[in-house]
Amino acid sequence: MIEIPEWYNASVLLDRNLEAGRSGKVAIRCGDEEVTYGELARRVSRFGHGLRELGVRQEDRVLLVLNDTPAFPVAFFGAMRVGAVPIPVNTLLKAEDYRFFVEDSRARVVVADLMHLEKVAEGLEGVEERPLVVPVGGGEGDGPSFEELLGGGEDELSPARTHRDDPAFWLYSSGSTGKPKGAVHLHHDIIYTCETYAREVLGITEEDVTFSASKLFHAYGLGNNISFPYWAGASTVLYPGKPVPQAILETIERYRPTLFFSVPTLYNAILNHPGAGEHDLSSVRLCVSAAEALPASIWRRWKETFGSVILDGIGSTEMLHIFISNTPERVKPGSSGTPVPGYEAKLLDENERPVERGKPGFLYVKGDSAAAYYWRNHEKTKKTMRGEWLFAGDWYRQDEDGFFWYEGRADDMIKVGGLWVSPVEVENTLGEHPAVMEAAAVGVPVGGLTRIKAYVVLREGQAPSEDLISDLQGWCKERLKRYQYPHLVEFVEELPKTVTGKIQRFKLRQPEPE
Ligand code: 3SK
Repeated sequence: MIEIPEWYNASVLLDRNLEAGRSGKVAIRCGDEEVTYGELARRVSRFGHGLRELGVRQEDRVLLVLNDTPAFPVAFFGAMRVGAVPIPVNTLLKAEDYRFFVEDSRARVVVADLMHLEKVAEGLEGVEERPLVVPVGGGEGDGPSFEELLGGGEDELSPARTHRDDPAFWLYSSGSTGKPKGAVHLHHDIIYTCETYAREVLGITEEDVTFSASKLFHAYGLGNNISFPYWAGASTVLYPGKPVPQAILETIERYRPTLFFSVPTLYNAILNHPGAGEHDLSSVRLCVSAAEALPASIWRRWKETFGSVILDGIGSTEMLHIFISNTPERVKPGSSGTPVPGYEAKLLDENERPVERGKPGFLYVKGDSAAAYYWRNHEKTKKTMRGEWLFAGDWYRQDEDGFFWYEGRADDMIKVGGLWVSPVEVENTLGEHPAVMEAAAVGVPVGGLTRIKAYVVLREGQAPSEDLISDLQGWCKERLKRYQYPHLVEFVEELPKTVTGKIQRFKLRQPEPE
């Protein structure tokens, strides 16, 4: 690990490229636009000056409601450059969510794309400490637009004197229930993920071209398509649209990325997309999956179809990026891999005692990219950030070779007849059935007892029937322990999911009818 200077501003990630003579190198490709490192640094400086003119000072929060276009890194680094704290948020939310973010964070400025302005304006109605809205790509704000700010200012701006342990940016962690929590990340966090996962696992170099189907507002996308490529002097492809299979396949063919990042649901959807295998994905040297455990069946089908390996890993908004991963040298399909160099992981029982190897336990992780705390949430901070260790909220088991196997969110585990059942095991087994596209398993109360219920999405051409239910139950009984089969099966059109494709099992659990 490099020694991070005491006075350090994370925006200097960009300066590295100018010092290395990469000013003329293309940093970003987005549609027909190409932005060089030199141009990116200029825009960041101009935006930083603009923010200062708007009255933004060190530690003021700047909310970003931005799609994946060059405006995103400009606003993100521009805010950090002046010591302000950017907060990228999900662009797919409702007006009341933006109101919550503004009130919770007391943001001074909101930078929003034209298509999100209406929702933002609605969310701001009646807010007491109203922030200034800076529109991007047109529309009315409260003063100069993003483009006007870039039109003025100077091409150079020294980074604000921030400490490596000062707040640099926040990311809201959605969690499965309740209000989102603002995870406060420090200036040293980004570089830590670059020096660990990006260097040690991906082996990223300036020759690489990254493309992330997961959006920049999410910690996963932020690392994949901003921190990692800029740290290495690589190039990145930004795609602002909806990440549907056809668009993703065409984007890969057009820009020929070498590193492709996605989530299990999308890998599965691409594999099921008609004619997917005819697309040329040969530029990709490594695929990465996170957000949800990647079933071994998808890993195998992807390898057979496209010839490339998917590295599955687990990360979190709180740890900023992936801390347990498979590596190009050591892969066990279906597992999350082993701790990334620079991170440690352990499994403890409910009394915080180590569990025996092979037995499931709660995952704790240690590493220097961990968020310092949750904003305005002391109780949740105490439960999650436990000294040097962070309680991940996941239930895992470690095999004899040290590989970690996901068993489910701690809250999603099902206790049937006194025995713990991992929903993931049931779902993966159902997912191997030829009629099943995907499934989610939850515990539901039946006559005072907990029963396993599976929600099943069928493949195209398959029809729901009582016979199919019996067949699926028999399939699980043959492959799992007897008490793990789904007692109830319901066929559904789709499963409720987060933006990164995590199944929201809490939405499927229902109270027993009166
Ligand atoms: O969910 C994950 O696995 C993840 C990975 C990288 C960064 C952030 C997250 C939440």
